[in-house]
Amino acid sequence: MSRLIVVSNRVSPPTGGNANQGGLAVALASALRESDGIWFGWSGEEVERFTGEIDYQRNDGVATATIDLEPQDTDEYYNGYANRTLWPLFHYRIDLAEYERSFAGGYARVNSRFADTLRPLIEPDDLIWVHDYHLIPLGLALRRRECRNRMGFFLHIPWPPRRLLLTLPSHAALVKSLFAYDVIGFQTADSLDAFVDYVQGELGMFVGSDGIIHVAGRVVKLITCPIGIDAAGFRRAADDPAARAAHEAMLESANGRAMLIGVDRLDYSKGLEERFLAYERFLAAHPEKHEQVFLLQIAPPSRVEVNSYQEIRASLEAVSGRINGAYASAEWVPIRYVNQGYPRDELAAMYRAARIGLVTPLRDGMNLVAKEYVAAQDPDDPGVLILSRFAGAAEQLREALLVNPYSAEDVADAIAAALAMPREERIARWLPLMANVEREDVTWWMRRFIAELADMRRAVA
Ligand code: ADQ
Repeated sequence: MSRLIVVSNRVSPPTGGNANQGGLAVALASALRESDGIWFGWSGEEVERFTGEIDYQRNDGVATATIDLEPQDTDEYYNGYANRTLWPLFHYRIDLAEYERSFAGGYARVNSRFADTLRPLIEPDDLIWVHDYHLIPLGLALRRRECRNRMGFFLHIPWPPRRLLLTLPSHAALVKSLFAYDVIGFQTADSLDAFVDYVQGELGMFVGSDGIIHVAGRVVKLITCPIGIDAAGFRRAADDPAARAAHEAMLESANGRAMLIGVDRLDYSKGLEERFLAYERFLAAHPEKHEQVFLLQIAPPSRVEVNSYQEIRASLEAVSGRINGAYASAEWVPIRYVNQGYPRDELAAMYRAARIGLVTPLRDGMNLVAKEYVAAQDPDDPGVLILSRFAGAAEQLREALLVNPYSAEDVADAIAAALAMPREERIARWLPLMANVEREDVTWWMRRFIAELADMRRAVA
């Protein structure tokens, strides 16, 4: 078995118990342990001058290697090119995308720094698996340093349509840099198709129906490989005593009212304002439901240094305040809006207590909350998942109530339908959803990607 080297912007090693650990960290940790691998990335810390010094740690049998970056790197690479340029562009928000040469320069510099520090750690037979939009050119930077290993790249966010990508200065160089990898993985067929459209239409290259591209004597394979959750772990979390207690407390606080739940990082791609407005539309159209429902929206802030994230926070506070002001009574508040994070078992308990999971991003690579909501449900009395057709998860979770998140009426109708849905129909929809979430879980995703990568041949000298 080859040793696995995982590379991502940030590294989240196991913390002991799995209670607060994301599924990705749990799954990768098991593969890293099995192959005695390394997880390499940025520590999240800054130093005045970059030294390339590597901090090695071992947590729960998982070896991590992290580097510190300079403040200018954080500004230009992380807050700049990753979060102000690529993130909005890849989520179809060219109105928010900022194209600055300094950001592109910082992005290239940090990818070179990753390559310089990682290169000496690589043994000839290692499999290298690079994650996400922060590190697109890392493969090429490693090839330029004589790295002939099998290398794979997985994109966690959507790949944008060709016409949008054309707005990015140096789009061709960015795309061509991906050909340094042997396997390029996308969450959905929709993303893969958009990539193929660009490669064929813009670069004039041929992509076989098997996803194979021949580039300069090498074979590059495109695959779809949708990420899953730690379904078994999540189900266990929903069943453990702490979660049961939290569940009871939640039900008591709901006081017989049907709860709708939303759980999202505070991000404009998640469609939170549109969700609040759709819920308002539902309240306006269904006065008979007042006092009988409430929306719990959990949205911990993220990327607070980027302006558009400060703006969304302010506008959500205004919209939720206005709706509560218009509809609340002495006993009832229609929207409970909280900005904090919760441990996984409490989150599972809240999902289980919710009659409706409201997952309505405007654009999302996958959306793990949709899968977590399904995994946490009581099989005898499951809730209803309302899911945006623009979340990657909609390609798999066909039995959810699929909605257009841009249409307040569409989402409002789905809320009404979900509240009226009889138990038999809820069960009939939930069973296939759960089967999918359990079958294509995070371990399935990881094994599938690694197997594809292991199947490729090492690059010839
Ligand atoms: P994200 O955009 O972060 O991920 P998502 O897939 O929904 O989005 O994952 C969020 C995770 O954070 C979930 O596991 C959720 O439980 C957790 N979380 C959210 N709010 C929380 C809170 N208040 N307390 C505790 N935990 C909370 C990116 C892409 C997605 C893609 C994933 C994985 O944008 O499209 O699905 O990577 O590839």
